[in-house]
Amino acid sequence: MTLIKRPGWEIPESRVTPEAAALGRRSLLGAGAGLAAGAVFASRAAHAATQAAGPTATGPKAAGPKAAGLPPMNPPRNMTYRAGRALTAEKAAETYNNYYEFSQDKDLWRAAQKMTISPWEIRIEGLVAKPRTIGIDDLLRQVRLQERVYRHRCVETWAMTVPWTGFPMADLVKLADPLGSAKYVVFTTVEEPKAMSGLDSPLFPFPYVEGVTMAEAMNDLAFISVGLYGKPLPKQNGAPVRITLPWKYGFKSGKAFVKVAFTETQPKTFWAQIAPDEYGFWANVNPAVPHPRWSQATERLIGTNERVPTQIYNGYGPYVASLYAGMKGDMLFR
Ligand SMILES: Nc1nc2c(c(=O)[nH]1)N[C@H]1C(S)=C(S)[C@@H](COP(=O)(O)O)O[C@H]1N2
Ligand SMILES: [Mo]
Repeated sequence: MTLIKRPGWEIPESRVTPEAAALGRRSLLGAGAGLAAGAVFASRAAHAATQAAGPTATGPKAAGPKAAGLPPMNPPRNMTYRAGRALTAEKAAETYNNYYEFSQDKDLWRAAQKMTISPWEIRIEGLVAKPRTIGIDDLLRQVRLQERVYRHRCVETWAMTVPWTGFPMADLVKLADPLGSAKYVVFTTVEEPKAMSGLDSPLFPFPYVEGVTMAEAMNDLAFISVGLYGKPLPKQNGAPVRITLPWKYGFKSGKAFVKVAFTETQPKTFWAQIAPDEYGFWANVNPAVPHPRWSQATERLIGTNERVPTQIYNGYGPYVASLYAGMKGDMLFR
């Protein structure tokens, strides 16, 4: 894959701001055209719509397919983190996605079904005591799953509130056994050319690479997700395993990762390579720092299209602000 390096302003807006490009389509979705996504979602959507993101919101859930010795995908919900707003309808969260390996359109969920998610191995390398490869099932037997309802905020200004099943990123770090010299954890996501037609685009420096500092990775909010709404992750949402960093813009949360590397230097991340001024390494949600081409002051909730104010750190300041003590304003973002 050749990387064509150009400044962000040279990239046609439609290539990097699907939000802007999708404006017309969104109003259609609001009018109900999104129902074309299929009857398969209807009952699940009705079910999700009756759920709220509070303590009384557990409701009935389906466990994932039974595999020998694997934990169920509907573990108890961790009530430490309150989203403070209603759950997004499941159908909306699973039919309005970003996944550039497949497409720049939001309705890529159908195309994503072509991808292979089993068997799945994760390579652990770099500054670790012992580089190794671990199968996803093996990994899942070594962690304790829990459910967390998190807010999700895309840099394009859409947002959702969904129940993830997974485990703290800190558990993965401990399992990997990094050396004291490790300063960053870098996640590289899968490339499956036969299934992912988006990989052909010369505008994007695939594979999708994202990373965080060790301190961010060890923060309890940083999560590794394997399920959504009490079931295994749908392919379009990052099956079989993805990152979930609710205080950062969504592009930091890489889907379907196959490599975890510990490094001393800050990684060159996917979006920062394309347009560093628009999609920086830190990418902490901040309503006061506009994207160069649009305001970040408010966000649109998918499913209802309600517009609400954006919160600093996406509302998770009490848990993460201390990570950025001494950094100011723009720095939180870039
Ligand atoms: N591999 C990969 N991961 C990715 C992306 C992507 O294009 N490829 N898009 C990111 C962006 S911009 C967002 S907002 C979230 C969207 O997650 P969702 O579709 O599950 O809502 O995934 C992130 N993870
Ligand atoms: Mo995003």
